[in-house]
Amino acid sequence: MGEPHSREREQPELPPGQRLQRGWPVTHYGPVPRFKPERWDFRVFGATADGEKHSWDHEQFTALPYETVVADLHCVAKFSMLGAEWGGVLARTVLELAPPAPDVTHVMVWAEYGFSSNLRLADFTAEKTVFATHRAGEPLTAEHGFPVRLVVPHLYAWKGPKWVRGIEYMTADRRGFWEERGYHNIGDPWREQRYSYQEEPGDGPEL
Ligand SMILES: Nc1nc2c(c(=O)[nH]1)N[C@H]1C(S)=C(S)[C@@H](COP(=O)(O)O)O[C@H]1N2
Ligand SMILES: [Mo]
Repeated sequence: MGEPHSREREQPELPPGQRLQRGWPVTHYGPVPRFKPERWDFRVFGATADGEKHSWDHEQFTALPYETVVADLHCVAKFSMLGAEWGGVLARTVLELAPPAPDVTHVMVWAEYGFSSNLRLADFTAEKTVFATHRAGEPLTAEHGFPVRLVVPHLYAWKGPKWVRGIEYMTADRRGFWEERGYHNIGDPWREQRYSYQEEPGDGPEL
């Protein structure tokens, strides 16, 4: 008897054009925000099912169901970090607790200083999409997004804002911060969707 035929194992670990990065560099645009617990909240707004805004303060957010996910991070600058264990609140959990209206198709994830990234609803609800508070069992450091960052393992890492403050349910697609500035609207690393000039009709709103 041979090994079970696994499609997983035949896939290369690294998406095309990526190289393995040892360690965990810090990559972002702009300054690292200071966390002020008494002023922090996580908001859900836009096209919610009940038409209301929802929000959790820090204590409430950290009391939401905690799960861990093993996932890779692929930076569009061509380095990848493999197999990190992220802990936090699954995006699916947020969606169940504060559901979107039936006609919602996209989610804008908002972070400190107005940083944002747009996701298709299916990318947001993917199994491993997680609002991480921990990595390898330790709380995130400020540089890596404390108190909460999004990780969307199957997309380039800019789709995962650090210092997340909320999500907006949208009934049509709109570009986020990097998606307006030359990066691909979808950002699938396995298809090397790096830049907006590679977009095909239907991949994103007009620039
Ligand atoms: N708020 C915010 N989040 C961000 C970014 C950013 O500029 N601002 N950069 C993204 C990019 S391009 C990458 S590669 C990852 C890097 O995460 P790390 O610094 O924890 O390695 O964060 C992402 N999240
Ligand atoms: Mo990146």
